[in-house]
Amino acid sequence: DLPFDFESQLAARATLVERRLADRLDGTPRPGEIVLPPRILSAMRYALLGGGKRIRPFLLMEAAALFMPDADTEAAALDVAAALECIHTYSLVHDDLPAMDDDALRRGRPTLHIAYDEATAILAGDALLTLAFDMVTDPSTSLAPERRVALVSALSRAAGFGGMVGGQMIDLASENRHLSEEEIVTLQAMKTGALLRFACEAGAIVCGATPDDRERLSRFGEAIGLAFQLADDLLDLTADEAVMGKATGKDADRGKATLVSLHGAEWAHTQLRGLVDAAVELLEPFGDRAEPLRQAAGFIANRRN
Ligand code: GRG
Repeated sequence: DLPFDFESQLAARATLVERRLADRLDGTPRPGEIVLPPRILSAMRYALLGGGKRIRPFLLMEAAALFMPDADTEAAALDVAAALECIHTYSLVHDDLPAMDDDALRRGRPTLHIAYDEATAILAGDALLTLAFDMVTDPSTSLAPERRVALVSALSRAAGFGGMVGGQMIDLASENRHLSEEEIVTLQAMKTGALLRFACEAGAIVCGATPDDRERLSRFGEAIGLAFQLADDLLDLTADEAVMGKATGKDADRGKATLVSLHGAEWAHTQLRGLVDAAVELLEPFGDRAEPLRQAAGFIANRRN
Protein backbone atom coordinates (compact mmCIF):
# COMPACT_ATOMS: atom_id res chain seq x y z
CA ASP A 1 0.00 0.00 0.00
CA LEU A 2 1.20 3.49 -0.86
CA PRO A 3 1.17 5.88 2.10
CA PHE A 4 -1.84 8.20 2.08
CA ASP A 5 -0.94 11.55 0.52
CA PHE A 6 -3.12 14.17 2.18
CA GLU A 7 -2.18 17.12 -0.02
CA SER A 8 -2.93 15.36 -3.30
CA GLN A 9 -6.17 13.91 -1.96
CA LEU A 10 -7.26 17.39 -0.83
CA ALA A 11 -6.41 18.75 -4.30
CA ALA A 12 -8.24 15.90 -6.03
CA ARG A 13 -11.39 16.43 -3.95
CA ALA A 14 -11.19 20.19 -4.53
CA THR A 15 -11.04 19.65 -8.29
CA LEU A 16 -14.19 17.50 -8.17
CA VAL A 17 -16.06 20.12 -6.12
CA GLU A 18 -14.96 22.96 -8.37
CA ARG A 19 -16.05 21.04 -11.46
CA ARG A 20 -19.43 20.37 -9.88
CA LEU A 21 -19.88 24.04 -9.00
CA ALA A 22 -18.73 25.22 -12.43
CA ASP A 23 -21.23 22.82 -14.04
CA ARG A 24 -24.07 24.06 -11.88
CA LEU A 25 -23.24 27.66 -12.80
CA ASP A 26 -22.65 27.01 -16.49
CA GLY A 27 -25.48 29.40 -17.39
CA THR A 28 -28.00 26.76 -18.43
CA PRO A 29 -31.39 27.48 -16.82
CA ARG A 30 -32.78 24.50 -14.87
CA PRO A 31 -36.52 23.71 -14.75
CA GLY A 32 -38.32 26.65 -13.16
CA GLU A 33 -35.57 29.11 -14.05
CA ILE A 34 -36.33 31.45 -16.93
CA VAL A 35 -33.21 33.47 -17.43
CA LEU A 36 -29.97 33.69 -15.47
CA PRO A 37 -28.86 37.33 -15.29
CA PRO A 38 -25.23 37.30 -16.45
CA ARG A 39 -24.02 39.70 -13.76
CA ILE A 40 -25.14 37.59 -10.80
CA LEU A 41 -23.93 34.43 -12.48
CA SER A 42 -20.52 35.92 -13.07
CA ALA A 43 -20.35 37.31 -9.50
CA MET A 44 -21.23 33.90 -8.05
CA ARG A 45 -18.60 32.24 -10.19
CA TYR A 46 -16.02 34.85 -9.17
CA ALA A 47 -16.65 34.15 -5.49
CA LEU A 48 -16.97 30.38 -5.75
CA LEU A 49 -14.23 29.53 -8.17
CA GLY A 50 -11.50 31.82 -6.88
CA GLY A 51 -9.50 29.42 -4.76
CA GLY A 52 -9.95 28.33 -1.16
CA LYS A 53 -8.76 25.19 0.55
CA ARG A 54 -12.10 23.39 0.20
CA ILE A 55 -11.52 21.78 3.58
CA ARG A 56 -15.22 21.50 4.41
CA PRO A 57 -16.04 19.53 1.23
CA PHE A 58 -13.00 17.36 1.91
CA LEU A 59 -14.23 16.53 5.41
CA LEU A 60 -17.71 15.75 4.13
CA MET A 61 -16.52 13.44 1.38
CA GLU A 62 -13.99 11.68 3.59
CA ALA A 63 -16.58 11.23 6.34
CA ALA A 64 -18.86 9.65 3.74
CA ALA A 65 -16.01 7.44 2.49
CA LEU A 66 -15.84 5.80 5.94
CA PHE A 67 -19.12 4.06 5.13
CA MET A 68 -17.97 2.72 1.76
CA PRO A 69 -20.70 4.39 -0.31
CA ASP A 70 -21.77 3.12 -3.72
CA ALA A 71 -21.24 5.38 -6.76
CA ASP A 72 -24.65 7.11 -6.45
CA THR A 73 -24.16 7.86 -2.78
CA GLU A 74 -20.67 9.14 -3.46
CA ALA A 75 -22.10 11.47 -6.14
CA ALA A 76 -24.68 12.68 -3.62
CA ALA A 77 -21.91 13.36 -1.10
CA LEU A 78 -20.19 15.48 -3.74
CA ASP A 79 -23.39 17.47 -4.30
CA VAL A 80 -23.78 18.13 -0.58
CA ALA A 81 -20.08 19.04 -0.35
CA ALA A 82 -20.50 21.53 -3.20
CA ALA A 83 -23.61 22.92 -1.47
CA LEU A 84 -21.66 23.38 1.75
CA GLU A 85 -18.95 25.28 -0.10
CA CYS A 86 -21.68 27.59 -1.47
CA ILE A 87 -22.74 28.43 2.09
CA HIS A 88 -19.17 28.89 3.27
CA THR A 89 -18.46 31.18 0.30
CA TYR A 90 -21.61 33.21 0.92
CA SER A 91 -20.51 33.74 4.53
CA LEU A 92 -17.13 35.03 3.36
CA VAL A 93 -18.74 37.36 0.77
CA HIS A 94 -21.08 38.86 3.36
CA ASP A 95 -18.42 38.93 6.07
CA ASP A 96 -16.20 41.03 3.77
CA LEU A 97 -18.90 43.68 3.16
CA PRO A 98 -18.39 47.23 4.47
CA ALA A 99 -21.15 46.70 7.05
CA MET A 100 -19.22 43.77 8.51
CA ASP A 101 -15.44 43.31 8.26
CA ASP A 102 -14.97 45.73 5.36
CA ASP A 103 -12.20 43.73 3.69
CA ALA A 104 -10.68 44.49 0.30
CA LEU A 105 -8.93 41.15 -0.24
CA ARG A 106 -10.11 37.57 -0.02
CA ARG A 107 -8.27 34.48 -1.18
CA GLY A 108 -5.61 36.80 -2.60
CA ARG A 109 -7.99 38.73 -4.86
CA PRO A 110 -10.26 41.76 -4.54
CA THR A 111 -13.36 40.91 -2.50
CA LEU A 112 -16.62 40.58 -4.39
CA HIS A 113 -18.02 44.01 -3.46
CA ILE A 114 -14.78 45.61 -4.69
CA ALA A 115 -14.61 43.60 -7.92
CA TYR A 116 -18.35 44.18 -8.57
CA ASP A 117 -20.36 46.37 -6.20
CA GLU A 118 -22.00 46.10 -2.81
CA ALA A 119 -25.52 45.31 -3.99
CA THR A 120 -24.23 42.59 -6.29
CA ALA A 121 -22.18 41.10 -3.44
CA ILE A 122 -25.25 41.00 -1.18
CA LEU A 123 -27.34 39.38 -3.89
CA ALA A 124 -24.64 36.91 -4.92
CA GLY A 125 -24.32 35.86 -1.25
CA ASP A 126 -28.08 35.39 -1.01
CA ALA A 127 -28.06 33.40 -4.24
CA LEU A 128 -25.23 31.16 -3.02
CA LEU A 129 -27.11 30.45 0.20
CA THR A 130 -30.27 29.44 -1.62
CA LEU A 131 -28.36 27.53 -4.30
CA ALA A 132 -26.98 25.31 -1.54
CA PHE A 133 -30.46 24.07 -0.64
CA ASP A 134 -31.30 23.62 -4.31
CA MET A 135 -28.26 21.37 -4.67
CA VAL A 136 -29.07 19.29 -1.59
CA THR A 137 -32.64 18.72 -2.73
CA ASP A 138 -32.03 18.36 -6.49
CA PRO A 139 -34.29 15.54 -7.69
CA SER A 140 -31.55 14.36 -10.07
CA THR A 141 -29.61 12.95 -7.10
CA SER A 142 -30.64 9.48 -6.08
CA LEU A 143 -30.50 10.18 -2.35
CA ALA A 144 -33.48 8.90 -0.37
CA PRO A 145 -35.90 11.73 0.54
CA GLU A 146 -35.47 11.14 4.30
CA ARG A 147 -31.75 11.68 3.99
CA ARG A 148 -32.26 14.87 2.00
CA VAL A 149 -34.64 16.20 4.62
CA ALA A 150 -32.18 15.32 7.39
CA LEU A 151 -29.44 17.16 5.49
CA VAL A 152 -31.57 20.26 4.91
CA SER A 153 -32.50 20.30 8.57
CA ALA A 154 -28.94 19.91 9.84
CA LEU A 155 -27.58 22.41 7.30
CA SER A 156 -30.22 25.04 8.13
CA ARG A 157 -29.38 24.81 11.79
CA ALA A 158 -25.63 24.89 11.24
CA ALA A 159 -25.85 27.93 8.97
CA GLY A 160 -28.68 29.82 10.66
CA PHE A 161 -29.35 31.88 13.76
CA GLY A 162 -28.48 29.02 16.08
CA GLY A 163 -25.23 28.43 14.19
CA MET A 164 -23.03 30.50 11.90
CA VAL A 165 -25.26 33.58 11.55
CA GLY A 166 -25.94 33.61 15.29
CA GLY A 167 -22.20 33.35 16.00
CA GLN A 168 -21.51 36.26 13.66
CA MET A 169 -24.20 38.31 15.45
CA ILE A 170 -22.69 37.63 18.88
CA ASP A 171 -19.29 38.50 17.43
CA LEU A 172 -20.47 41.85 16.03
CA ALA A 173 -22.38 42.67 19.20
CA SER A 174 -19.37 41.99 21.40
CA GLU A 175 -16.90 44.43 19.87
CA ASN A 176 -14.95 46.19 22.60
CA ARG A 177 -16.87 44.31 25.24
CA HIS A 178 -15.28 41.84 27.59
CA LEU A 179 -16.18 38.24 26.78
CA SER A 180 -15.69 35.40 29.23
CA GLU A 181 -13.79 32.35 28.08
CA GLU A 182 -17.06 30.45 27.87
CA GLU A 183 -18.61 33.16 25.71
CA ILE A 184 -15.64 33.09 23.34
CA VAL A 185 -15.88 29.32 22.97
CA THR A 186 -19.63 29.49 22.31
CA LEU A 187 -19.26 32.25 19.77
CA GLN A 188 -16.52 30.36 17.92
CA ALA A 189 -18.35 27.05 18.04
CA MET A 190 -21.27 28.79 16.34
CA LYS A 191 -19.50 31.09 13.91
CA THR A 192 -16.95 28.70 12.46
CA GLY A 193 -17.51 25.42 14.28
CA ALA A 194 -21.07 24.76 13.15
CA LEU A 195 -20.24 24.36 9.45
CA LEU A 196 -17.19 22.20 10.13
CA ARG A 197 -19.26 20.03 12.38
CA PHE A 198 -21.98 19.79 9.75
CA ALA A 199 -19.37 18.76 7.17
CA CYS A 200 -18.43 15.70 9.23
CA GLU A 201 -21.93 14.82 10.34
CA ALA A 202 -23.30 15.19 6.80
CA GLY A 203 -20.95 12.47 5.53
CA ALA A 204 -22.72 10.11 7.93
CA ILE A 205 -26.20 11.37 7.03
CA VAL A 206 -25.63 10.96 3.28
CA CYS A 207 -24.65 7.34 3.87
CA GLY A 208 -27.50 6.57 6.26
CA ALA A 209 -25.06 5.78 9.09
CA THR A 210 -26.28 4.69 12.52
CA PRO A 211 -27.17 7.43 15.03
CA ASP A 212 -24.06 6.40 16.99
CA ASP A 213 -21.75 6.94 14.06
CA ARG A 214 -23.48 10.17 13.16
CA GLU A 215 -22.97 11.41 16.72
CA ARG A 216 -19.34 10.29 16.68
CA LEU A 217 -18.63 12.25 13.49
CA SER A 218 -20.47 15.23 14.83
CA ARG A 219 -18.22 15.21 17.90
CA PHE A 220 -15.17 14.80 15.70
CA GLY A 221 -16.34 17.87 13.74
CA GLU A 222 -16.84 19.82 16.94
CA ALA A 223 -13.30 19.10 18.11
CA ILE A 224 -11.70 20.08 14.81
CA GLY A 225 -13.91 23.18 14.68
CA LEU A 226 -12.37 24.35 17.94
CA ALA A 227 -8.92 23.43 16.64
CA PHE A 228 -9.60 25.39 13.43
CA GLN A 229 -10.42 28.52 15.39
CA LEU A 230 -7.45 28.20 17.73
CA ALA A 231 -5.16 27.76 14.73
CA ASP A 232 -6.79 30.85 13.22
CA ASP A 233 -6.14 32.88 16.35
CA LEU A 234 -2.53 31.68 16.35
CA LEU A 235 -2.18 32.76 12.72
CA ASP A 236 -3.17 36.25 13.88
CA LEU A 237 -0.07 36.44 16.05
CA THR A 238 2.69 38.17 14.18
CA ALA A 239 6.21 36.78 14.50
CA ASP A 240 7.32 39.74 16.62
CA GLU A 241 4.43 39.89 18.96
CA ALA A 242 4.30 36.14 19.38
CA VAL A 243 7.32 36.64 21.62
CA MET A 244 5.32 38.91 23.89
CA GLY A 245 2.22 36.76 23.52
CA LYS A 246 0.15 39.65 22.21
CA ALA A 247 -2.42 39.05 19.51
CA THR A 248 -2.76 41.31 16.49
CA GLY A 249 -4.79 40.92 13.35
CA LYS A 250 -8.38 41.97 12.78
CA ASP A 251 -9.86 40.58 15.97
CA ALA A 252 -7.24 42.08 18.24
CA ASP A 253 -7.34 45.38 16.29
CA ARG A 254 -10.95 45.71 17.27
CA GLY A 255 -10.20 44.95 20.88
CA LYS A 256 -11.69 41.48 20.66
CA ALA A 257 -10.41 38.84 22.98
CA THR A 258 -9.49 35.43 21.64
CA LEU A 259 -8.42 32.37 23.60
CA VAL A 260 -4.89 33.07 22.40
CA SER A 261 -4.95 36.65 23.67
CA LEU A 262 -6.31 35.38 27.01
CA HIS A 263 -3.93 32.48 27.54
CA GLY A 264 -0.97 32.98 25.20
CA ALA A 265 0.47 30.98 22.33
CA GLU A 266 2.05 28.23 24.37
CA TRP A 267 -1.23 27.36 26.03
CA ALA A 268 -2.91 27.39 22.60
CA HIS A 269 -0.37 24.95 21.16
CA THR A 270 -0.91 22.54 24.04
CA GLN A 271 -4.67 22.92 23.72
CA LEU A 272 -4.45 22.27 19.98
CA ARG A 273 -2.58 19.03 20.53
CA GLY A 274 -5.24 17.95 23.02
CA LEU A 275 -8.05 18.71 20.57
CA VAL A 276 -6.38 16.80 17.74
CA ASP A 277 -5.78 13.81 20.05
CA ALA A 278 -9.41 13.84 21.17
CA ALA A 279 -10.61 14.12 17.58
CA VAL A 280 -8.37 11.28 16.42
CA GLU A 281 -9.53 9.08 19.29
CA LEU A 282 -13.13 9.43 18.13
CA LEU A 283 -12.11 7.87 14.81
CA GLU A 284 -10.76 4.72 16.45
CA PRO A 285 -13.69 2.43 15.50
CA PHE A 286 -13.20 3.25 11.81
CA GLY A 287 -9.67 1.89 11.74
CA ASP A 288 -7.40 2.56 8.77
CA ARG A 289 -10.20 3.95 6.66
CA ALA A 290 -10.18 7.07 8.84
CA GLU A 291 -6.62 8.00 7.87
CA PRO A 292 -7.73 10.94 5.65
CA LEU A 293 -9.81 12.41 8.50
CA ARG A 294 -6.95 11.84 10.95
CA GLN A 295 -4.61 13.76 8.71
CA ALA A 296 -7.23 16.45 8.16
CA ALA A 297 -7.31 17.06 11.92
CA GLY A 298 -3.54 17.58 11.90
CA PHE A 299 -3.74 19.77 8.80
CA ILE A 300 -6.35 22.01 10.41
CA ALA A 301 -4.31 22.41 13.59
CA ASN A 302 -1.08 23.20 11.76
CA ARG A 303 -2.44 25.16 8.81
CA ARG A 304 -0.52 28.19 7.59
CA ASN A 305 -3.40 30.04 5.93
C1 GRG B 1 -21.65 36.90 7.31
C2 GRG B 1 -23.48 35.21 7.78
C3 GRG B 1 -22.08 35.61 7.90
C4 GRG B 1 -21.24 34.81 8.56
C5 GRG B 1 -19.82 35.06 8.67
C6 GRG B 1 -17.66 32.20 8.92
C7 GRG B 1 -17.95 33.65 9.01
C8 GRG B 1 -19.22 34.06 9.56
C9 GRG B 1 -17.09 34.56 8.56
C10 GRG B 1 -15.83 34.24 7.98
C11 GRG B 1 -14.84 35.21 8.44
C12 GRG B 1 -13.72 34.59 9.12
C13 GRG B 1 -12.38 35.16 8.81
C14 GRG B 1 -13.89 33.58 9.98
C15 GRG B 1 -12.82 32.90 10.67
C16 GRG B 1 -12.70 31.55 10.11
C17 GRG B 1 -12.00 31.55 8.82
C18 GRG B 1 -10.55 31.82 8.76
C19 GRG B 1 -12.67 31.26 7.74
C20 GRG B 1 -12.04 31.06 6.42
O1 GRG B 1 -12.20 29.70 6.17
P1 GRG B 1 -11.13 28.87 5.36
O2 GRG B 1 -9.78 29.04 6.00
O3 GRG B 1 -11.14 29.68 3.99
O4 GRG B 1 -11.62 27.49 5.19
P2 GRG B 1 -10.90 29.16 2.50
O5 GRG B 1 -10.57 30.42 1.74
O6 GRG B 1 -9.78 28.17 2.50
O7 GRG B 1 -12.19 28.58 2.06
